[in-house]
Amino acid sequence: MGITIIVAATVANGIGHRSRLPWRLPQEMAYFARLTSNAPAGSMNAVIMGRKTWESIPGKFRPLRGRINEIITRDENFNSNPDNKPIVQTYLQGSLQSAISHARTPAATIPSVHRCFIVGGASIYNEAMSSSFLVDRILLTRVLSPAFEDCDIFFPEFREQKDTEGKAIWERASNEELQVWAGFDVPDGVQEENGVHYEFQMWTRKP
Ligand code: FOL
Repeated sequence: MGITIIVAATVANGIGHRSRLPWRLPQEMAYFARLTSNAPAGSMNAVIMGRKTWESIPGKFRPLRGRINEIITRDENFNSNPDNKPIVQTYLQGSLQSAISHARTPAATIPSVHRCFIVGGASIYNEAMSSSFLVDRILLTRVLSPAFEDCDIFFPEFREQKDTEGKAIWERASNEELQVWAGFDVPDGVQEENGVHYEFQMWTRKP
């Protein structure tokens, strides 16, 4: 099973400001929810995230429902459930590698895992993008304008990554390929919401 990154980033790769998303884009968020949730009957997807990303998700949406939530923290006593909600399918992991292994390991206690998404934040994205061949797909929502220049958290510049022959490693797929992979209609071209322009993109690692 390959690993997919899902991220929304500006042209300058900005993804956050003061530990929050820099924009409010309900349709884009709905796309995130649908894409990460969509799995065949009897299976579920896993979402892997760092502790700060977990804390940035509004309490009422946490854990991300219908998905196995893997939270990465070095704090063994981290309380992911301060409100004592009945909490399901949430696991604490000490590293990205153990989060991935756990999500991939069939177990009686978790339904079979269909797809594995890394949902951030910057330090988890960076670690994942710098281990070669770990990530084979990037679902990028490119925020084209405005520039959101006050971003203080960034996604790594993956388009510059080259193989040993100097050829680009990452290739942009077509909207049709994105729709086939997503399993639902994904609008093509520039979208506009709250005055923000963005585009749904899919990038795959060359074999
Ligand atoms: N990828 C994309 N494309 N857009 C994002 O906004 C995004 N955000 C994160 C990671 N990858 C992303 C991390 N931040 C929620 C909140 C913040 C967040 C991720 C998810 C969240 O509350 N999600 C709910 C949807 C709630 C709603 O419908 O408003 C969920 O069920 O997924």
